[in-house]
Amino acid sequence: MQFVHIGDTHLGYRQYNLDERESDIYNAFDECIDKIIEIKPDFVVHSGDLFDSSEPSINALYTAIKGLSKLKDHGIPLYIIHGNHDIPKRSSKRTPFSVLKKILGDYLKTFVNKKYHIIRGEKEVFIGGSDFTYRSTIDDLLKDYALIERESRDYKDKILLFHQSIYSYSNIPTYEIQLNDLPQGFKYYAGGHIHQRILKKLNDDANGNNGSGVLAYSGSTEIINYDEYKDYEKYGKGFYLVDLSGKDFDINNVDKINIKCRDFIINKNIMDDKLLMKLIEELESKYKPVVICSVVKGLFGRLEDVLKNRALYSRISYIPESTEKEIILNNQLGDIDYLFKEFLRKGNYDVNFIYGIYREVLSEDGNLFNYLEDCYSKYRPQS
Ligand SMILES: [Mn+2]
Repeated sequence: MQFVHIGDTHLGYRQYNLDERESDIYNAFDECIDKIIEIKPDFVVHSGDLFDSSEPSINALYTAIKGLSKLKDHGIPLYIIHGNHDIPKRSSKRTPFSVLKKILGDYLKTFVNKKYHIIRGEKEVFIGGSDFTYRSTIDDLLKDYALIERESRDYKDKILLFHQSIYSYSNIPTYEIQLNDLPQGFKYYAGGHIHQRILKKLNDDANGNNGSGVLAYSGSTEIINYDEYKDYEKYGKGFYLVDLSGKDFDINNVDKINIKCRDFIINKNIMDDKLLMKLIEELESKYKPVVICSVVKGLFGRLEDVLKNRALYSRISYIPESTEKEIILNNQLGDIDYLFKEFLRKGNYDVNFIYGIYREVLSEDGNLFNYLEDCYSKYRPQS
């Protein structure tokens, strides 16, 4: 018995407002669907952010319906939770999943009314799940988790679907829960929200629970924020294929299935001819990449010419002469984030809080307001 774990497909996302980037997102999804059909798993779980918006465009909706109907036609059911991007801003609005439900019927299972489903096949599998929850209402989520833990007690094969950031498991500064807030004793924790791929064997807790559990974030299926590119180069993107057939289950029963994403060239500082030549070389090795780099004024024109037909999109910033030396120094010292944190630490600032603001402001899909609201609700004295 095997299943596919996918998430953060963000259908409809349109990076840099480009048609090509919107298509890239759909192509990544289509490629995943085709690969899933080739594999023919018993079922698929999607850990949220199917759509980029809770009011998806027709193109996004069409892609979802087309892909998920294919799964249905091949007899593969889908279990899905709402990510923060799938949830409407007002409770009076229907979620986009309600449209999918009309089309897919029993082949689509959500976790809105019922927090778990039982699959009866070669094995009995318990799937628990809860939609994304902000930290300000986290007690509701913990109640769901308590119920899921209780109801799952008699099952051996259990999977949990969640769309949350777990403290210390992400480079997102905000987090909603700690690892031990999750219901205990599950074989596979299928996470969404963090776009990097994470696969970790969980250690036994004091009660001997969780020993064979695996914590998994399947990651996004395309580059949603350019800072995910490094992770893509290192670990790839796509989905996980999980095999529950054997008697024992561990991390080796999880396979990474990879797809091809848009190429990026990021964070290059073009200081001289040699570095420009190196960039050209990298450009030749990639197909129409997105290029984000900085350049000294003297080379700006040449760089622009080089990028004209070779890059899909570029964002070039100047390196002011006064900071050239600084950049060289930073490159030698390593991470600029590290330097910033050191600076905060030395000034006795609240490092996590201020670094969090810095991240939200700089990242493309950052949400400073939500971040501050979350921080506020955390620090507010309990009444
Ligand atoms: Mn997401």
